Amino acid sequence: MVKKATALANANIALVKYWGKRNEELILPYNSSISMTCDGLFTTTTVEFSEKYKEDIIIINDEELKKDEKNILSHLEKIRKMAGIKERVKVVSESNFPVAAGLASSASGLAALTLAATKAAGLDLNQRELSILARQGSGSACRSIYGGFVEWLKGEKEDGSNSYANQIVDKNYWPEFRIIVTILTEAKKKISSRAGMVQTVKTCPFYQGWLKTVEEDLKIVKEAILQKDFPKLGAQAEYNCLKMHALMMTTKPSIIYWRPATMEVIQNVLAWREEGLQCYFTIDAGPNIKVLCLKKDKKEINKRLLRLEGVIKTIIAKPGDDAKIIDKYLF
Ligand code: 2P0
Repeated sequence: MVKKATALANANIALVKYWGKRNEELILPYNSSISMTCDGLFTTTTVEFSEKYKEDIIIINDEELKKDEKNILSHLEKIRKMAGIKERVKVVSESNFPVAAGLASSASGLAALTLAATKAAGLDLNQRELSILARQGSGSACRSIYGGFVEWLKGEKEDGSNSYANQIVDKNYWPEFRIIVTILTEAKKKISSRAGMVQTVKTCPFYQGWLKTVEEDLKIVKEAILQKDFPKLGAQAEYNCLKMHALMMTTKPSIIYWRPATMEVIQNVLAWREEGLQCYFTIDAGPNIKVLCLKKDKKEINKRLLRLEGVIKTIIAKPGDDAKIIDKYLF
């Protein structure tokens, strides 16, 4: 039997952020988070286990695996053990969006890898099991198993068995929702999320304040999604993002991802909102910025964003689908 499969998983953007792990080995977060899975921003991954491979070959966006992607190899090893197979593996993975877009390419990447590799290995996991496994590759990947709006429940158990994602609503519930990914630089960031969050938990004096208040953010954002209340969602997501960046900035040594162009977009989004245009921003672990809006305003907001100094390009995303197996091989 051929042990080969291809999966496609969309990227996701957090509206309530994940920042800080209570268990680094199993990737268990201190707080729950909420995201939107983004249609059209995806990673496609083909995995084959076979005796014809003498060693593991991993090719990501046309480049052979580098040392810093060791977690991919250990993730595959975990899946081999679960399936009780010994064959070496070949993986080819491609993302259709710039890695520097600050779109957590690790989210769509590890979600696609988990789905393709388990399928190729002959395991037939359900979405919850996939989410738990993807989480152990990269935290945010557990959210990309599902489409629409998704919550990653932090869970309390030591073994991580209740730390997984759940779909809040599917992609058809609020089809007018848009996120305009605004790219300001293609440069690779200096501090990874993984290293940054460890440092924040260790040194930031405000981390307990984050944990105390994030429950309220989760409650409000979830309600806003269910009510399709855009200003309520936007305001709380923006506030949550600013709290996360306040943590980053007050970490030792400080983590400041913003560039002048980031502030340029922030100030303009605030000014446009004063004028009555409905838009809010969110920023992840990098300088690029995402503008939340509704379909009716996307053209106007996109036009204004593209006029700003420092904006290279934009990608407009609507709610996307679950990760899925597709009928196409990349090799
Ligand atoms: C998020 N980020 O919720 C937050 C906001 C970045 C800022 O999830 O160490 O790549 O693999 O679990 O998932 C990025 O963190 O980190 C992230 P690991 P991951 O989207």
